[in-house]
Amino acid sequence: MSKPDCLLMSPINDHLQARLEEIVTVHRYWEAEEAVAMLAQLAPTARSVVTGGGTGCPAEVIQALPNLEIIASFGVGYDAIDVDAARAAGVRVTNTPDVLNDCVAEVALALMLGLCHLVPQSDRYVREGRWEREGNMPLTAELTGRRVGILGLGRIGKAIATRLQAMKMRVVYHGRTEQADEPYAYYADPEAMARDVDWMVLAAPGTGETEGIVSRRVMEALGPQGCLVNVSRGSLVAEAALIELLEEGALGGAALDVFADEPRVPERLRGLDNVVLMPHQGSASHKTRRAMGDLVVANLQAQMRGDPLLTPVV
Ligand code: NAP
Ligand code: 8YV
Repeated sequence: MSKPDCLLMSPINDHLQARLEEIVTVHRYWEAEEAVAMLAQLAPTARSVVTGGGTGCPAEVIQALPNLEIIASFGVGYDAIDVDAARAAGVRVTNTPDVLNDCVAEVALALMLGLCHLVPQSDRYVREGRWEREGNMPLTAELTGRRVGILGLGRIGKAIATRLQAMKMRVVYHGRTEQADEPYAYYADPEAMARDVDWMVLAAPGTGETEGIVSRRVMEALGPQGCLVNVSRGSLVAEAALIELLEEGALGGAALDVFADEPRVPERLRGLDNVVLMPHQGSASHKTRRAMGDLVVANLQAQMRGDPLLTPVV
């Protein structure tokens, strides 16, 4: 029996590729010579779209596929999917929450330790033979005993908070609502939190509401000794102001896994020494990417069988 057609929006790992091919016929959208023609060809038969968190799915694709039932996204953040268009078309949307919490939290910690202890700079120092020529590196700060504010104390934010407590840091948080059962102090205002902490870690989703939430004022409140860590979305941060403040020393440092216009990272940011940069690797371990792929497939299979979806967004 022929397998149902699935539109794949962007490249995926071998594990997910193999698992998908067991249950659907995969059509690679990014390889289409004529995207419109591929959509027209698949219009009568495509029942699923599989996509990545960065690629998402625009309204044009949803509207071009009248038999579409589900968009299964490989990632927890679904800001790049036109969720309103999906809802209007009666199309379900799923994501991959929870299975990536530990990996993203580890990456947040790696970024913080890297920035604080000058790990990338130290690595370069040794490789360039400067230790032998120039002697020891300058002394560094420590995370121990410092205050950290988490903007977005959700699944990932909580996994980060647990690890930062183990680093003997004092954890506080900002979100839209206070979480009475959490042991951390709550700030209703991100700027007030920034004023009171040494580190600010972003773990909230990219939405209209969070766009630019880390404004120039918030970063100025964080101050010359303060450090910003972003493992959520580049859209949360006023990136031009971030670069200016880092250049002027009005913000102490930044450790960033995500950027406003990925994979493009501003030259001026790349030239700074008080930053640690990663290419959106938060969930990029073998174990986590495999678990994310399995959850994508489990959601597709549930939809195909008429079972309840495992992790629905819409
Ligand atoms: P989650 O469980 O939904 O947590 C999000 C948190 O953000 C919630 O605590 C929420 O609290 C807060 N929040 C939402 N809107 C807010 C607003 N307007 N202002 C302030 N706080 C707000 O999500 P998650 O699973 O932890 O994932 C968080 C995000 O991490 C994802 O959406 C994705 O963008 C990003 N991510 C990045 C990577 C990476 O590779 N770097 C990997 C995975 C995920 P309230 O509802 O109380 O406001
Ligand atoms: C992925 C992410 O790198 O889950 C998310 O929201 O940003 C990351 O896990 C991305 O979705 C890859 O498709």
